[in-house]
Amino acid sequence: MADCENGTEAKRLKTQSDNECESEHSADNPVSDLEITRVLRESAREKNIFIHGKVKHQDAVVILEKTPIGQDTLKELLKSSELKLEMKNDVYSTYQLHAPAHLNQIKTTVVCPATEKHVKKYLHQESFLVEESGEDYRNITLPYISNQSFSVQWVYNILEKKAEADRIIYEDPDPDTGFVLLPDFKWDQKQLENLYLIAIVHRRDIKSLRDLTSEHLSLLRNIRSKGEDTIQKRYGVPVSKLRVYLHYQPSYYHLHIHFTSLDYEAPGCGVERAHLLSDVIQNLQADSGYYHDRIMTFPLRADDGLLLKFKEAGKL
Ligand code: M7G
Repeated sequence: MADCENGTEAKRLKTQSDNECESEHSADNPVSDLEITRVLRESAREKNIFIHGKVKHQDAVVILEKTPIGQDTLKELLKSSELKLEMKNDVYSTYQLHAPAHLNQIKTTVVCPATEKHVKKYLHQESFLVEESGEDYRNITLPYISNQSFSVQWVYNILEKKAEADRIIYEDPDPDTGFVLLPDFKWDQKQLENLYLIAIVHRRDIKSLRDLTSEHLSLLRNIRSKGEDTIQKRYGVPVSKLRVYLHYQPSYYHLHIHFTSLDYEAPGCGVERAHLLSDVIQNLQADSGYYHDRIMTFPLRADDGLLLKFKEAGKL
């Protein structure tokens, strides 16, 4: 995804040029110009909606998500809101609570200009499990991702401090074992329940889990210990409350590690996609070629071009 949110993310987009979605007016409010084409996905349970539309003739994806109610604002919320009775029956009553604007925000993520791949990423789709051998990776997946994967420009912008520099919470600048730790843009940083940070490595030659060997153990151990230590100090969240993992397949082929709260069922944290960093470290300790050779199983969506490639190769 190449989304942005509010002021901070608008700043990030300003580092890119030729972006029609960011006229002087829309840089402040890119959604006011959105002409809705269709709703890609919505969930009453998750309280979010994914919209495909156009901003000044450019494709855009806008994600609106109601944010959780923070414990620290509860007192103010209850005190300063207006309450409208809906119904009363015996000991039961329901109300509409009209909260003051600053306690009633909607996290808004904008991807603009959005590619067809972005639109597909957010469209609800059936998915299928694929088994990929090391050979399949080199013959099918690697050629496909070399041409078709999402741009990692946003990652380079972070590493080069051209975007989100003020959001970085820790950096180890070592070119081999160093990384940058910052909030994932899925996290609004308002509450710890859905804490979500990503560690992005400085090295640019590691696409994914598949490229990892024992040569990278010091990098991985460094990320684990300094990442966990920083999160403990900064947010008071202990190691025992963190889920630290890599995705396979990732959306972005530049190595990064996800740090989420154990209590948060983040999208993509299921067994078919998430690989715990501690397991990865142990597997590489036992066998340097573990991820080079082993069969990796992962889900692909029905409209994913990679699925078609596996079908064409008779692997499905
Ligand atoms: P992934 O496993 O490659 O793909 O993770 P996924 O998006 O399918 O999970 C990339 C992670 O980077 C995700 O958790 C994204 O939410 C996050 N992310 C993506 N973009 C474009 C940005 C960004 O511009 N800034 C930040 N801070 N996080 C991003």
